[in-house]
Amino acid sequence: MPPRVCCVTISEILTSKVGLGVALLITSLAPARGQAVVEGRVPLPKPQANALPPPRYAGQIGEIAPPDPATAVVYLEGKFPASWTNTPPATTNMLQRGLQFHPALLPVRVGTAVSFPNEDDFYHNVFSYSKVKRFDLGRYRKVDKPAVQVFDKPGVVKLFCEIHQHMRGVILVLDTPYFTQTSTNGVFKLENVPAGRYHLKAWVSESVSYQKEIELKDGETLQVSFEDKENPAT
Ligand SMILES: [Cu+2]
Repeated sequence: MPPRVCCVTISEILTSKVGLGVALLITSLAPARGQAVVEGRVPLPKPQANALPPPRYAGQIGEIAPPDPATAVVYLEGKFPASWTNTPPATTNMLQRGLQFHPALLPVRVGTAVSFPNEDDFYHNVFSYSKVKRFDLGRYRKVDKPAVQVFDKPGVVKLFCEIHQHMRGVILVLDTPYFTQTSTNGVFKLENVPAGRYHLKAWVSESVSYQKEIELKDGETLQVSFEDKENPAT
């Protein structure tokens, strides 16, 4: 007598009617959302020689790192289903490292708490006079607990250091859960977006930004390219 079979193989399940039912059930339980993708490229400014900081601090207080290369923030504006917008914003960091802000451009969602650790062996004094957020963090060291600010209004927050005048940083506070940052060659991919009509925006700097109206369908991957405003195609 053959041994009793206590289990069936997966192929048996998949070929049986019961298995088919199970498979269909799993499919229907999967969230019917988050299917669309937007991807493309944003023209970025070419790196400039004068982007390097002055050598004024060389040999005095440490190596000056080159500033982060330019990137853009790409985001969607529009009406999102409520269930998509409830995820609480995460806490994130804006470092002072090598006499630079790192990252140089930080996108966050409204309500995000940003910590400002000082990773250098000397003082920084980060401040901003921006309309959406004014603050002065004062001086503290690597070993000190970093200051934290909550960014509760959308807009551009320009960061400076009172001690090192070449230091520049931006926190872009966004009122949308759908945003991403390009690579340094401008490529972006925004995934898990619900179908709908949106304004697709790309923020490069206070003087350069792009916008396109898009419509996303479930399952679609939409390719979007922005024409370079600085060097328009001839
Ligand atoms: Cu500084």
